[in-house]
Amino acid sequence: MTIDLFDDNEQPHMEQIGPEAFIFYRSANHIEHIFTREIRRLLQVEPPRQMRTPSGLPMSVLSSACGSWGWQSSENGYSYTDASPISNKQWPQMPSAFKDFAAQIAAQAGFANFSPNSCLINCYSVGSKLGLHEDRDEGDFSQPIVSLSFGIPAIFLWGGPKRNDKVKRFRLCHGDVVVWGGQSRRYYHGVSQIKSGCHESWGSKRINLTLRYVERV
Ligand code: MD3
Ligand code: FE
Repeated sequence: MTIDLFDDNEQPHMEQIGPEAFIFYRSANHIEHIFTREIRRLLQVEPPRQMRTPSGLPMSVLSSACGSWGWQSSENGYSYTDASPISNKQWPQMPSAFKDFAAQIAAQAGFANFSPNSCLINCYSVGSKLGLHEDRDEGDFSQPIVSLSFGIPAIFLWGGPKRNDKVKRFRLCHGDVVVWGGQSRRYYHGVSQIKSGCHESWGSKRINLTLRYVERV
């Protein structure tokens, strides 16, 4: 019998998935406790809520935010706002651990001086999904986006610059980080329907943070 001694404490590794787009597998695991604590605190201050798409359909993903700007979807379209429409208060400050980690990993992907001012917190349950879309509401596309995944795994769908480009699938697990910018910044992407699972700190949930730089428009 062979016991795989390296399975649980494998070194983080990186995969290039497209032009200027990378997955750093398990790279947030060493600081997962800071992220877990901060995400829980932020979700108590601004509980995740169900938004509607411009066509009026409820999203299956619940969202919250922190930082100077929070992304919104409603019947009026997509936008970034400086206050929560639920509490009418400014979004909670982005924890410095989020900023520092994102800047550091962006630099490893070749993006110097990334300074996010917006963090979208997406909360997935079993059955949640995110249709193919591009992130195009930030006003500045020179900066990358950094995404961190926690909890149960997801299959993320990575397309190309056109909606009908062929899609590749990658499995994102607890602690995985995706960085994409430059040519890939406006590529279509999405998340397949989440399969049931159980994670030791997040139960049957998946949390995804996307750290962005939003230009005031
Ligand atoms: C972008 N979130 O919030 S992040 C979003 O897992 C969003 O919650 C997804 O898309 C999530 O807008 C995906 C990771 C990701 C991966 C590959 C991409 C984003 C990407 C490729 C191109 C552009
Ligand atoms: Fe997106």
